Amino acid sequence: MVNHTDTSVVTIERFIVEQERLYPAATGELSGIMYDLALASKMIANKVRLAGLVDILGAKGTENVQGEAQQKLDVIANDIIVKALDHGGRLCAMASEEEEAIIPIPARFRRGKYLLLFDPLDGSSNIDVNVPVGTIFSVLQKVTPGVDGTLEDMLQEGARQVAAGYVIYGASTMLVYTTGQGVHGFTLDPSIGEFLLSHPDMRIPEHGRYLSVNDSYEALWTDEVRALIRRYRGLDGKRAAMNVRYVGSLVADFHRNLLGGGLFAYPANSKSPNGKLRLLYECNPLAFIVEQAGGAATDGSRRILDIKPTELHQRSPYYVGSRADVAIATEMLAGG
Ligand code: AHM
Ligand code: MG
Repeated sequence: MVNHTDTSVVTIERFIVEQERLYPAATGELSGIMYDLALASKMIANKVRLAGLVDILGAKGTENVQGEAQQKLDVIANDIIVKALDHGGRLCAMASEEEEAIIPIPARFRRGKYLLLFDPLDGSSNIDVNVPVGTIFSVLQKVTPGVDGTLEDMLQEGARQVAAGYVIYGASTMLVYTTGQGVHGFTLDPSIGEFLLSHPDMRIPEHGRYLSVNDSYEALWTDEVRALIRRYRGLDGKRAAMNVRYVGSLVADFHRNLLGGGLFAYPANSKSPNGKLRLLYECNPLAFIVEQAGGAATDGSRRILDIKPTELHQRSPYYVGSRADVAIATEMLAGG
């Protein structure tokens, strides 16, 4: 990692350039994707900030003053990302949690060797109550011949991601990402419109303080999952109780636990046998980040990053966070 102790202000652009210099073989394409994503997130942050004014500026489903139909914010965020990234010549396809099929790169643009998978606005049901929401992204490299990205390219194990990150639109907007060289966080300074390095080389504590799980599903869990969550809550007397914190917005829950340590769980339940979260857009990118920060992620029996996806919108049970806490899940759910 580049040593930045000699200076106090490092923009994301400068950081990306300096990281790239560490790899003489780098073509700059991945850096270009990161710049474009930083730009897209600033645009989304702007829209999210105005969300509470939707009733004043025009409700969704109605027309605004220019006569344009109002769109839901997650659709707007989706379009912002697609438009910011489709013409750079670095991607050969995209996939979004918001869209059923692969998003091709229009024929008039050059195709590159990377694929971008993203959840444009995770937790968007929280927007109406002013709770933080986020964008999550994952970058893979093309493995099939031909210029366009295919389903086979998308269905690679998470361990093959070349970059992953998230943006949290909270009290401040933060972009956190990894390219496999540690995890670095940047906070948006809205007065100058720049992401500034605020959290270099983030590490998740070995043990955590926080437990994030929606236990209203308790009646639908297996006995093993119920016993596991009781363990985390200190109810079986075998460990100290963790503090329960559940925002219900994955990026916000994950971000808090990354900084303070802890575990986020979205177990399978009898109504959702694979849980709720999507492997490619949510579980994999955050698993790459957490591992780079010293943590772990499992579906209960397998390391998330080792799962070979079979479908674009595949779901997976998810336990992610501090290494020692995730190890308890692996131990108690093994064979379950
Ligand atoms: P979404 O992608 O439709 O926004 O759903 C994902 C969200 C996550 O942010 C959050 O962790 C989870 O759904 C909460 O689900 P639940 O309300 O079942 O606890
Ligand atoms: Mg989501």
